Amino acid sequence: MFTISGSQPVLVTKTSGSDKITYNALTNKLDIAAGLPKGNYPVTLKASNGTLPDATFSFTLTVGDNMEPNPPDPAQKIELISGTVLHVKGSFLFFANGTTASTFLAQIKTSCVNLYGTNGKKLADNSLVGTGAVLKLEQGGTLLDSYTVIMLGDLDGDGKTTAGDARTALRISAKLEMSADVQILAADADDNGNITASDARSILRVSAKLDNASSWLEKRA
Ligand SMILES: [Ca+2]
Ligand SMILES: [Ca+2]
Repeated sequence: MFTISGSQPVLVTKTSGSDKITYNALTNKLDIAAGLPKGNYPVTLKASNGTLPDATFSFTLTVGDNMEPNPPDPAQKIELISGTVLHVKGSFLFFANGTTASTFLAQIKTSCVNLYGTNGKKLADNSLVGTGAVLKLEQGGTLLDSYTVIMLGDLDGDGKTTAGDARTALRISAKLEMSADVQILAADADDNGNITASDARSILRVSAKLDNASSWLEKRA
């Protein structure tokens, strides 16, 4: 930070330093071109308003290597085992068939992951994982990332696909019930973005073991 003072208008120009560092008169800030290697860069600015003497200001600009031009894709922050039944899409983790917390966590290579239920409490190893559960990547009490779990066919979050879930989907399709975003993701068997009677029928077939929701996952691959 520096202050430009004197009778206006004051024209600031850069008189020495790397040509990748330029003075932007519109923002009154230095612009630094991408790809400038880290190091110390002496810079001199000159301020003039037509009346001599001009003011000059020299300083050293330090460019560090902790500037991250492309933040890592959040979806890449957890690593899944090969042949996993989990499917990551953005900040959501999809899966198809009833599974316990310990089986679920065994699909994830990354350490420091914990599963929380919709009530915000950590799931016990033998609890079923349902829609709305949250997988958190935590290290030393710091939350690094989190994913919302979507069990296809499970709208009430109990970790099972039942006729009750199909009924809820049907009521949502008939606009008799409001849907939460996670319910749309869980109930949208044909992945067309909304819940219809056809999705409710697919859920009913899964609940009656006539079909398997893992085929819905393939549409999301
Ligand atoms: Ca359910
Ligand atoms: Ca649908």
